[in-house]
Amino acid sequence: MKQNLTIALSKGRILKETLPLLAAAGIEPAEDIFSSRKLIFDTNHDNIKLVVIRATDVPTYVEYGGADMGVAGKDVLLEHGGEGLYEPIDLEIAKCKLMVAGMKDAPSVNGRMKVATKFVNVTRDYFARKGQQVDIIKLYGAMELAPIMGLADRIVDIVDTGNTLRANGLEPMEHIADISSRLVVGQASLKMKHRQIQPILDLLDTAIAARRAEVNG
Ligand code: PRT
Ligand code: MG
Repeated sequence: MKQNLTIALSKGRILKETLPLLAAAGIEPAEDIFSSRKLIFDTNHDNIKLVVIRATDVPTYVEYGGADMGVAGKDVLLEHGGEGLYEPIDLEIAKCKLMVAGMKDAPSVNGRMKVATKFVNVTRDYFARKGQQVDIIKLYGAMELAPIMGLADRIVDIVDTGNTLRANGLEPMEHIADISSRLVVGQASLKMKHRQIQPILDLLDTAIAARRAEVNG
């Protein structure tokens, strides 16, 4: 018997790169996700549904079994902590870096440094491991503004080309982690629905290996 399977996808920039990989694994939404306001989508499989949600909510849904598996950035997974999740596949999409940044040529800070970020847990862990005391200021967006306005000495944010930092007079200073999107599976779901999930993981592995071979010529 086929059990129902729900896959949680991050809306936003990851989604466009996720759909071709899902298609390669034989899973396609029954309608165009981008032109719909729905949150739940049927697929070409009777038993498989997609939910499209905020990136930061994906690990939460999968952890608590609201979805069986999902796709999320490693940044989001690091911040979440990964409880209850397996992370079997690096999808090698939406690559970027988590970095410490500050105003260009900013002097080093004496005493407690103020760091603005939406990645509060990652930031706390990173500076704790370096033995550096910092005050963390939680923001929900436009981190680059914080040093300009004197709110913080540094930010911790995602950097891809570095254009956003440069355009605001900032520069990358320390590398925290390389980021890409990962497939996550709920630990309970993997146990209960292993026969359903394993073939999807195998097809995704194959698709990613094929794409890598293509890129490397
Ligand atoms: O928008 P929302 O608040 O709902 O969530 P979100 O901003 O986290 O979602 P989204 O769709 O913007 O990003 C989802 C995921 O994409 C992130 O969790 C990362 O794993 C991945 N990703 C890859 C990126 C980038 N590249 C990226 N460049 N996420 C964000 N950016 C932003 C970054 O925050 C900064 O503002 O782009 C800017 C930096 O880019 P450069 O090229 O100027 O350096
Ligand atoms: Mg965004």
